[in-house]
Amino acid sequence: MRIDIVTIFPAIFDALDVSLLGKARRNGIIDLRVKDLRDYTHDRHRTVDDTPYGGGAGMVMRPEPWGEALDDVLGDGDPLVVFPSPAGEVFSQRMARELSAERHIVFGCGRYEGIDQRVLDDTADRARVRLVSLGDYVVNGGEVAAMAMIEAIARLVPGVVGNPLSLVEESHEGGLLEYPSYTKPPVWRGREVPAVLLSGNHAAIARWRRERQLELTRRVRPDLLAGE
Ligand code: JQB
Repeated sequence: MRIDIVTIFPAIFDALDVSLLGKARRNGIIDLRVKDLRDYTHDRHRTVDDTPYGGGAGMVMRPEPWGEALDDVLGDGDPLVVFPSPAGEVFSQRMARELSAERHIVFGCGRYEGIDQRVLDDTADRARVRLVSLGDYVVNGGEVAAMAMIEAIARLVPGVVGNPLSLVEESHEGGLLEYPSYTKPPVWRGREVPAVLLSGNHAAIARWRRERQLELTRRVRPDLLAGE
């Protein structure tokens, strides 16, 4: 999978060099390229923003550098362009699954009060465009949202996570929260590991874990049980 990111803060994405995703990049499974939007400006101050037409607080990202950056990264292979936005459809495990089947995703990370609307309209004339929100709260730009989405998507690409079974067992894929996990020692600060996990009775362990999942989900996230 190829992933391009357009941003005025490329250093934020240095964190994607580490861990499983870093390994997947070195192995060539994920081809991730970070582009500095300011490299597509032509003035001495590398300006990317300006005051909003119609007035109001804050600044808006000018369309010209965005046009040139997207011209550079879109290519001719039917990419999906994702603009992280508080006004987008809410990201989910289902969407991560869907996007993990894409060949090429471009993330356009806005800042300030957002990007001139004509950039989104122009891009939609040339590519598939989705506005996606990380959740119902406000952050200062698209970068942190793109990072979370990239990690959720890339780990579902075959070969990125070593043991594919660990993807099946975890939260949200099964529609339930995860059961609690324990490791050695068997007693720590007077707290014992539940005896059933040391019993060797695999049917009883599976039953106990399923009960913990259901009980936890009913208590913390009853909306997940209401059925999607
Ligand atoms: C600028 C962003 C998010 C991208 C996601 C999420 O645009 C704005 N509007 C109101 C307040 C603040 C901003 C700042 N901003 C580009 C941009 C915010 C994404 C964003 C997001 N995805 N919250 N905020 N879940």
